[in-house]
Amino acid sequence: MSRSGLRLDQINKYNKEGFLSPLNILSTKEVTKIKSELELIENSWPKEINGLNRNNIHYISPIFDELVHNKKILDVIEDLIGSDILVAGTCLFLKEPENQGFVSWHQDGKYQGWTPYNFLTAWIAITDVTEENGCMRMLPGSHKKKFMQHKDTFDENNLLTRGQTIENVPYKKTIPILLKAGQLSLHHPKTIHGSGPNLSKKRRIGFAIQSYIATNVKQKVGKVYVQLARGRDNYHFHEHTTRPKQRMNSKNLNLRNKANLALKKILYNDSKKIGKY
Ligand SMILES: O=C(O)CCC(=O)C(=O)O
Repeated sequence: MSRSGLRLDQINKYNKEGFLSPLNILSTKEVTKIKSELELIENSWPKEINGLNRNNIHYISPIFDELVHNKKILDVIEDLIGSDILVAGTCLFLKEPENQGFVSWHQDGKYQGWTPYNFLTAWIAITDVTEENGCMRMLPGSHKKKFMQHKDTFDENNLLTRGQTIENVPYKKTIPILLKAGQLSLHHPKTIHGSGPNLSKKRRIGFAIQSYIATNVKQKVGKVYVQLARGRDNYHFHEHTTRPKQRMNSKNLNLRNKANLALKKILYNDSKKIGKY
């Protein structure tokens, strides 16, 4: 199969702005398969993808596992972080219709504990994403500065763990990330971004592979479980896991639960309070 990585101008744009979109990845048929898988899991095991369990569905669903190991996505990621790539987590960002849920301005890398910053978030649209239904917005060039101060708000409508918020972000300078279902958006761990509520009558579904990390990335705060996505892991900084062959089998559920508890420790490290995610 031919390689479907980035052109040089796209790599330059990502390096200059700290994000890149839209990139065509999935066909309509592939999107339908993923959406149906999500709905099947939601209907049959509703507790398994809520709260903390919105994380790491790829451990319990072979269809989501296939998505994180998608060749087209990995070709793109390789052009930005190199050819030795680990999947270190995923998160569903689902916004119900006419819902106040929002994501405050933040930088992903602030609480993830990974260094060096040779990793990124790959966000796949499972539905069309518009300004009306709460698309992400990015502040160009913000990845070149230091981490900003984040204030933990624990706002009940905030979809982030602590409701962590960077104040005084210049909204007019931020760029909306408009996507068709099946398209991909990428952002750097220091890029300031957020998203508003879904004011439309349909769900907005995003699946964030958070993150693809290069094998030389260390975890400074706790422990993270990984899968090899491409290349070789010569460092072995993290515990490698198996890939699921069956949906919701108990061994994989245990693994997902273990990974989510480890993630929770990282994300709430030093926090005075624990939120609902
Ligand atoms: O889905 C959203 O609206 C925000 C997601 C996000 O903040 C992220 O993927 O880093």
